[in-house]
Amino acid sequence: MTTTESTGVTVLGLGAMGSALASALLDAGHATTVWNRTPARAADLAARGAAAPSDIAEAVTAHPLVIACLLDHASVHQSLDAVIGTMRGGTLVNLTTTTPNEARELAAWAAEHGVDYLDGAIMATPPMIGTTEASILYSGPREVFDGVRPVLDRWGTSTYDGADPGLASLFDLALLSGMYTMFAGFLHGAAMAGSAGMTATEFAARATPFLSAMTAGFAHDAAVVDGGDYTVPGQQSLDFSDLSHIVRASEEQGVAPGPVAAVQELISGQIAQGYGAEGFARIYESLRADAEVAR
Ligand code: FVH
Repeated sequence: MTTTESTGVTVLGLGAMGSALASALLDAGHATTVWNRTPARAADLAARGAAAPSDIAEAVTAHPLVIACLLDHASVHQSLDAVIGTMRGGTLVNLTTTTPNEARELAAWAAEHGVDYLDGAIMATPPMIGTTEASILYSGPREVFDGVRPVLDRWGTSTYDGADPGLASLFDLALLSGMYTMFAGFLHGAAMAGSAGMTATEFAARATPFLSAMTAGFAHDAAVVDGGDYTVPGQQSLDFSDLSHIVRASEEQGVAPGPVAAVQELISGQIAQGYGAEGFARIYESLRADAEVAR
């Protein structure tokens, strides 16, 4: 389908994010139909001009472009299984967080019913929607992305990641994996400092500039990983990176060593295989797909 600046859109799911998406469409002048399992959540959007049928069958047939922003993969099926047959010829853009395989399953299921499917992953919070700071990743057929892009761009900066419908989800979750483990590391450090009376706020003031500066190392490690040679000069060796003393210090302070112990386990695994003289980035070999087969 080809959309324009005034294409009508249906939004399913009016939680914090779905409401922000629908609100941005109304702001931009799109005829907007909304539906939520709990109808009361549609009241504010209806007051601003959205159509808000309580029957999902009515909502999904109001416009050929349907956006789903529900809780999870199961809730997409629970909402749409009964009505997907009425959406033939239309387009479903699913912004619900799923795993890559769940996104692929939804793409195949939509295709069985003659519905074009685009998967999306929102790298933003609801207040960011409608600004260029809101990054949204998409994957699925290129022509589907191009056709609905005028609508997608209402929400933020749209990035097309490829034809495999699982890719947007994969890259989203990969970025979140990095973020959550970084935050866990920060909170572990805060607990260590906290064992001596430092507040988490004081620790954050010290950690922020230090950790920000350290992220410059991502590019260096990435070049080593992509080059596949963990012996290139200029790297900190795995032997040098041994974190046993941090694990021990944590335990001495009565602080559970969880995050740093997990990193030490990766380091020890590579050292045990005889790679102690090679660079820290080598722990990638313990993590990557088919790691046990590959190395
Ligand atoms: N909010 C955020 O910052 C993040 C940013 C990154 C992407 N996520 C994903 O977006 C999806 C929706 O998130 P949300 O923040 O809108 O979530 P909630 O406010 O919890 O609303 C959930 C909506 O899902 C409906 N729902 C739940 N279960 C079902 C079901 N079985 N059948 C039909 N609808 C269901 C729920 O309806 P109700 O409880 O009001 O009746 C809400 O509309 C999500 O995938 C995030 O990971 C947001």
